[in-house]
Order: sequence, then C-alpha cells, then structure tokens
Amino acid sequence: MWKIDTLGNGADGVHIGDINRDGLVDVVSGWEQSGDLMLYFNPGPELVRDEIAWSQVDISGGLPIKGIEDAAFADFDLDGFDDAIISSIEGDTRSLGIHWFEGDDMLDPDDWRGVYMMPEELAGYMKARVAQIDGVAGADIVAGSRSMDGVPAGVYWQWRRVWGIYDESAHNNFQRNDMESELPDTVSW
Ligand SMILES: [Ca+2]
Ligand SMILES: [Ca+2]
Ligand SMILES: [Ca+2]
Repeated sequence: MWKIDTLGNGADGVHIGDINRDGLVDVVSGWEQSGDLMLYFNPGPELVRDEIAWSQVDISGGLPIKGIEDAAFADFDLDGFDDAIISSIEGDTRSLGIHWFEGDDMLDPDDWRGVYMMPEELAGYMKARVAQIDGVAGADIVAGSRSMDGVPAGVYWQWRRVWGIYDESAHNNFQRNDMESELPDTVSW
C-alpha cells in the first residue's frame, strides 16, 4: 500500500477512472468529515507510488460537500468515456451532486462546475451510479439512501436526458421516482 493524499479527513467512496483520457487510471475521493471532493491524476507507472507526483484538484465546484459518502466517475453522454463525477451526500447536505470540467485546465478548481440535483430533497444519499437503465433517451441515475431523521431508506431511479441541462433552472426539474413502483417489467439487473 502507498498513499496519494494525507490532508483530508475521512476518505469515503473512492473510485477510479480515466477522466483525462491519458490511459492512466485516476482516482476520485470524497472526504466525509473535512468536506472535500478531490480528484487525483495518475502520474504514470514510474511515479505511481510517489505521493507528491499525484497532482490533485478540488472539484466540488463551490458546493458544500460535508457528509459526502460516495464519489463515482460517470459517463453521462454514454460514449464510453467518463466525463463527470456524481457525488452522494448525506449529513446536513443530503443531495446528489454532479461535477464536471468546463475550461482549459483540469488542475484549476475554477474550471470545475458543480450542481445539486436534489436541492430540496433531504434524503441521505449513500451511492449513485450512472448508466443506460431503461434503453430510452439519455443516461439514467440509480441512487440509494439510508434512513435518516425519519426519512426511510430508499432506492431511486432518476431518468431524463441530463447531458446538457446543467443550469440552475433545469436541474430543479429533474424527476425522481420510487423504483419499486415505477420500474417497467423489462428492466432488470
Ligand atoms: Ca488519467
Ligand atoms: Ca462520456
Ligand atoms: Ca435512459
């Protein structure tokens, strides 16, 4: 084992993917207690065990991240390449977040954008993944939440063509449905 970052507190929901498409597996991690969402770029096989060789960037996009449980690479436009990160946040935040690069420099935190998908849905989200679930339109999101403060645990399937609607007016319209009652018979895992 070797370390790639020792500054945050409570690394949780760590995942790998090649977000900059250089053929090297990068790492994304939420830090639950210190409230960070960090991306780490793989420096290549010769330096991979060297902590300071892993360049890193805060990709929260300015959103509060405290209580983050999971951060996963996601392919929203379904072209086979990861293009964003989806975060699952419990604690006082309780939302799903999408974080994506928009600019010239992946190492510049100001070139990362973030939006909460559930600004008014106070569920304690624990995991979320992006995939084509129903075979219709764009990518779908499946999310699970835990029981918190009287809100029971749930599994949610959220669908809509999300790529390209990252703006304040649109994300409030994102649909959310109870998977058990809404899943078509043809969808299975
Ligand atoms: Ca990479
Ligand atoms: Ca993609
Ligand atoms: Ca779909």
